Amino acid sequence: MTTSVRGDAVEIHWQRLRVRVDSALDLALQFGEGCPIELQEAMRYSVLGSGKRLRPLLVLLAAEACGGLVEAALPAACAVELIHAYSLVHDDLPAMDDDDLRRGRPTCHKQFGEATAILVGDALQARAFELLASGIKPAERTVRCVAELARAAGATALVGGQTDDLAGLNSHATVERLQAIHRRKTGAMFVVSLRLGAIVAGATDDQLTALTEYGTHVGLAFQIIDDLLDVSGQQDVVGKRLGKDHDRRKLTYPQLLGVEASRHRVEELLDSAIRALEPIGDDADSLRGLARFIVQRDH
Ligand code: GRG
Repeated sequence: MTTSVRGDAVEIHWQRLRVRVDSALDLALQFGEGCPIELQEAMRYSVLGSGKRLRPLLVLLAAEACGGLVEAALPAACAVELIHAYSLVHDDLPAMDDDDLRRGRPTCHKQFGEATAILVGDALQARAFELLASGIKPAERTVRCVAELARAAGATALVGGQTDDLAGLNSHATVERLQAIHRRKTGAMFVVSLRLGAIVAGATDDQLTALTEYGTHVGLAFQIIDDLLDVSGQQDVVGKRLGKDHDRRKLTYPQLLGVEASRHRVEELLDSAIRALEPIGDDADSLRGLARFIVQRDH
């Protein structure tokens, strides 16, 4: 009983945070003169509406865990979601993963055309950094946030991981190589979300280290679940085409380890993630709950 009341309270808290993120994103995507109507519409289409908002939640919960205010961390929460949304729009393009369904509706390029989808990604990325530059205070924290997000979104992390993923692993596949891709392609955005929340809140080095470790484990667990959902999820619930990894002969955890061993690995990563939060104590309870939610998700 106590657990479920507490669980409900946590869910209500997340729900409220999501509402705040959504209205901040809505505001951030209203451009004045100079922005062509179709570009604005396509940017809003790609960001607003559904989407679990996991990365913004990580920002806000990390800020709270380190004693910071949600209001101060909102620009960072929006910035990470804009980078994430851009990466999805570009990943769906014919030159990349070539998908026609995302978040339960046609992908950006199917709806607005390829050229617009490329420009949507470009403009979302620029807007993300604009939000950090104008919304994070004081200046010393602004600079750290901009530098950390640029690195996580750049050639050695998100883009580098995507590049290696597109190149494929083929015969040289090992779990270590697969993990090295996912640490950059998926994990870096999880880790930077937590770090931005912590930086905005003025976290100590110990708190930053704990959150970084937690994010590394949760990011990998999230990716394994993503691979498992591609094998056994329900398309109408997941909101994107499933079975594509298999069709494209993409290397995945279930393929390398098998389904059971992959699930076991997720449980190990969850334990490690929760243990990593020990230095933060009870203030990190929401993050513990979020890690459990991430590994139990069905979409
Ligand atoms: C184009 C530079 C560039 C990178 C693309 C996002 C990405 C990298 C690839 C998407 C392919 C994929 C399935 C990656 C697995 C992890 C992932 C990012 C899943 C989608 O994230 P969710 O589940 O999505 O948080 P929502 O829609 O809820 O925001």
